[in-house]
Amino acid sequence: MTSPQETTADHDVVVIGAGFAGLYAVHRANERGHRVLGIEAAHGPGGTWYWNRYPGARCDVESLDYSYSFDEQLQQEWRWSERYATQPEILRYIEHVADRFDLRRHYRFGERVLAASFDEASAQWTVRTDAGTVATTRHLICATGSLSAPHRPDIPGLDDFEGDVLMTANWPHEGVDLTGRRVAVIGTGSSGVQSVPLLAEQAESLVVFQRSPNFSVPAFNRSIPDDEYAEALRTYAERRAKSWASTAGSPHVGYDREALDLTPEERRAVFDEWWQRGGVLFAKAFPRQTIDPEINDLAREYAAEQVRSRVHDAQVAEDLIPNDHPIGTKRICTDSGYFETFNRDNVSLVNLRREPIETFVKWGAKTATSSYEFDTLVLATGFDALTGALTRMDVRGTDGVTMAERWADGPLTLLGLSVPGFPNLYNISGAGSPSVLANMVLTAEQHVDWVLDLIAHLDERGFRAAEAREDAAVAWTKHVDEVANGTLFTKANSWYMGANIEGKARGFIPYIGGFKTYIDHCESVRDGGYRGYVLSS
Ligand code: N01
Repeated sequence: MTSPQETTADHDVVVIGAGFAGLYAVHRANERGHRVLGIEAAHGPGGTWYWNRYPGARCDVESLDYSYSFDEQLQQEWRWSERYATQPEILRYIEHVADRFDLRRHYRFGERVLAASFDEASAQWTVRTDAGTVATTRHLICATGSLSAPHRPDIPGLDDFEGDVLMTANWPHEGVDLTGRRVAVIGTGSSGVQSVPLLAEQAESLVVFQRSPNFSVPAFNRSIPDDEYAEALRTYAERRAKSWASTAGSPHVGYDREALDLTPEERRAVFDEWWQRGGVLFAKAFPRQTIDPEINDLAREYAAEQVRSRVHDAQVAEDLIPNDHPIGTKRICTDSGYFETFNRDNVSLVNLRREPIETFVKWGAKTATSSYEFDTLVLATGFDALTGALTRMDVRGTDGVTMAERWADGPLTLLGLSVPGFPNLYNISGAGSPSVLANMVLTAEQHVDWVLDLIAHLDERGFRAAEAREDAAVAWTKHVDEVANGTLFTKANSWYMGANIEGKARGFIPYIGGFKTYIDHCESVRDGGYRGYVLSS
C-alpha cells in the first residue's frame, strides 16, 4: 500500500466506504479483475456498525436476513447468536467478512474523502482525502451510507455546557462508564429509544428531552436455539428467495386480507400477531396500513393502548404517544423495555412541546418552566439522511457543479444510482432507491452487481463513460415522488422527507415502490441497453 501524500493513480474503481456496501463493492470489483482502491474514514471496516457503538445498539432487521447472501459458505458458516444481533456482533461479522475475503489490503483506512472531481477530457475522477492522498479512477462508487452524516442540533448555549457531550452516532470506542452520572438525552428516534433503557440502568439519574414521541414496538429479541438455527440454515435458499421477491428485502409477508373486511376481534388478532413478531414488522400487519388513513388509525390506537398499558403515570404515557404522524411513516422503533423505563424512579421525561429548551448553561439546561442539572449529555439527534454524505463532500461533476448544488432542490437521480452531470459516479443505496426502506445488505448487493454489469458493458463496447440523461433522471425522480404521494409517508415530518435538517429540500427521498419492483426497473434499464444513459467513447 502507498503512503499518504503519494498520488495513487490509475484505478479502475475507487470505492468510498467500508460498510456492508463498500466491502461488497471492493470484493466484487476485485473479483472481476478491476484495479480497485477502497477509502474509509474509520480505522476499520463496519460503516454504521463501526461508529454507532452506543449502549443497546442493535439491528431492527433479523440477522439471518441482515447479512450477505452472495456466498453460500459464508452464510452457512456464520452463527448469529440472537434474532436481532447487537452492534458488537454485527461488527464482528463484518470484520470476519473483510478477513475471509482478504479485503483490507485494498483499503486506505483512517482517511476521509474530502473532494472528488471529474475531468471530462480524460473521463477520470480525481479523489482527495484528508491525509493528502490523491487517487485517480475511471469509476467512483459512493458506498457512503444513508445514515452516516450525524446531525448536531443548533440549540442555544450548547457550547457553554461544561459536562461531557456524547453522540450516539459517534460513541467512544472504549465505552463510557455512567455510574453515578446525571445524564440527559436529546432525541427519541431509534437511537434514543434503544439506548435509554441501558443508560437508565447505569446512570444515577436520566432526563429524556423529547420533542416528538415515536411509535416503538418491542423487539421480542431472543437467542436462536441450535435446532431452529439448523432449520434456518437448511432452508436459507428459500428464505433468501422470498426476500429477493419482496417489497422490503425480508421474507416476512403481510396479512393479505383487508383490515376493514374483518370484525374488530379478527382485526385485533392480526394486530396481536404482528405486534408479537416485533419491531418494524408491525407496519406490515395489513397491506394498506400505510396507505389508508382509516386502517392506520386502527393500528395507531392499538399501539397507543400498548403504551398506556406499560407506563404507570397517565400523563407520561400520553406524552409518549405520537399524535403527529401516521404509524409507520417514521421508522417504527424497535425497543427492549423503552416505555417501562419511564416507570423508574431515576428517569424523567421532559415534553419539549410543552416546555422547550431555552438555553443550555454550563451545568445543564433551562426550559421555559424549569431547570435541569446534569453532567453528561447524550445527543441521539439523527442524521442528514440519504443525501448528507454526498452533499457534505466537495463532489464536482462536469462543469464543476457540486452535488450539493445539483441537489439543492432535492436529489435528482436515475434509479438512485446515477446523477446527470456526474458520469461514472454511482451512489449505492441512497436517495431515489429503496435504500433504508429495504434490507440494506441485499440492496447493496443488488446495486453493486448492477453497477459492475454496467462497467462491463462499457468495457466490452469501448465506451469510457456512462452518464444519466437529464430527462431520464427527471422522469425517475417524478416516479419516486408519485409513488410516495400515494402513501401516508408524506404526512410525517421525517428524515425520509428531509424534514429534520433545517434548510433541506422537502420531498420523499427513498423509493417506496418496493424492492422487487425496483429490481425490475433496474433490469429493464439494463436489458434496454442502459436506456436513460448516455454512453460515450
Ligand atoms: O435519528 P432520528 P436516530 N431538539 O432522526 C430529535 C436508523 N437506526 O439516530 O422528531 C430536540 O430518528 C428528533 O426530534 P424530532 C433507523 O432507520 C436504526 O434515532 O425531529 N430534539 C428525534 O427524536 C432510524 O430511523 C436502528 O422532533 C431534537 C431524534 O432527535 C434512523 O437510523 C438504531 C433536535 C432523532 O431521531 C435514525 O435514527 C438506530 C432538537 N434540536 C438508528 N434535533 C436500529 O436498527 C433532533 N432532535 C434499531
